[in-house]
Amino acid sequence: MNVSEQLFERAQKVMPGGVNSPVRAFGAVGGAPRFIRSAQGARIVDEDGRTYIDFIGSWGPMILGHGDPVVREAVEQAVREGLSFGAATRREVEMAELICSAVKPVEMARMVNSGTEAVMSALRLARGFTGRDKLIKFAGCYHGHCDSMLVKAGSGALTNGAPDSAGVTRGAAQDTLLAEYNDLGSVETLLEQHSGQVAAIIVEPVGANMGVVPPAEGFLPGLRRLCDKHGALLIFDEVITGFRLSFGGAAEYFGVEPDLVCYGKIIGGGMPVGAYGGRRDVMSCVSPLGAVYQAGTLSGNPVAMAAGLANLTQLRERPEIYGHLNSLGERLAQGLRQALPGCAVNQIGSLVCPFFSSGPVTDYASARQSDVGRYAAYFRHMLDQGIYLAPAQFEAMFVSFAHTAEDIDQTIQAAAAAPRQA
Ligand code: HOZ
Repeated sequence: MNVSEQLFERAQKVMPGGVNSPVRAFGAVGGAPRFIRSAQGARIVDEDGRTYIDFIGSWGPMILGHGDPVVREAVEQAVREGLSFGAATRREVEMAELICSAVKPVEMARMVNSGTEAVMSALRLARGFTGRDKLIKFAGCYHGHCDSMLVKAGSGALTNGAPDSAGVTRGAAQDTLLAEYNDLGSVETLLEQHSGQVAAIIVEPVGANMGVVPPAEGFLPGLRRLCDKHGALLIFDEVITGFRLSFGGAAEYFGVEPDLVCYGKIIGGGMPVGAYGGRRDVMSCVSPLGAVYQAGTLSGNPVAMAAGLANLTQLRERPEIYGHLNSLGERLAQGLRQALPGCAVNQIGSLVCPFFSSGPVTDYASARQSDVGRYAAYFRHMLDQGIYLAPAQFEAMFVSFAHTAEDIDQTIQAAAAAPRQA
């Protein structure tokens, strides 16, 4: 047994599935997960000393690559000054200013500790602001693991065959209405059926937890129009797309203004961070200004703020970063289209996903057509070749600024040698 296998055996005795987040267990692809010891640039190293080109990047936060020296220095400095105060700090102000400067509709922001927490808080705020109960979400979109969002959820919930989680009460789920991604008609029908009751529509502006599914032309502006017409708030879950598609995230990239935006991942630079922000009149309902309660001991943690600030500042000040990310994303997608004939390779910016299905993938139903057995075989082959991909079909490949054209070409070559059958 190698070290990863030994650790997995120990882990399964003391942790559910041997992991702290389901997809990591490799259940969908087989074999023992690789236990990661260290990472630098675009490479991660496992406990057996094997090196891989990493296309997870901690599921997004490591957009600059692992071990970025500016982020590391900022964290080291913050650690020397104190780990946590439970009091207001300068870095929180700077972080909120940066987030508010990124995209127009965000005038105020509140820091939390994860994307899940950001979504949970934004939904409560939307309900508090509108005085309405119902929410519209899209099949295959994943918004973290708060109860009301575990309805036809993507990511690990979909991978593990439990898009509707056990333990979610009928009460918690009954106010969640389900629409089809990229289908405005399905949204309009729900808004009309539940007229005056919908507090918010929440959407991943790019579906990135059912593989990668970009929005169809007109879909996001259509959601904006429908929200305006029916008095509902539009919430963009930019936990993945925020500061990735562009500095202003998907809102800027697609030129659509949501009322509230949820962030995570990149804004923490690898530390556990989330945030929600939006229109001043809406955010003014958050405690202590308003009646919507939300709090957190470690919210705005100084070390996490230092890491996030260092990440975001570089993204803002080095415009070459987005050019590099987007051109490598395209190079990878084009290469994979040739290397994996018969696959549908979706890409937007630095998010890429090959689906093992012949037809286009535009929504939850078409994403689910992918042959997950073939994905698993492809994953295992790539891992053997030293390429670390998401251990599940319904996730994205994340390209980072640390990847080079050579890394991408090596990945494409490895894919070209993948077995054609599961
Ligand atoms: N929810 C993440 C994928 N969309 C997985 C997080 C993790 O396992 O680290």
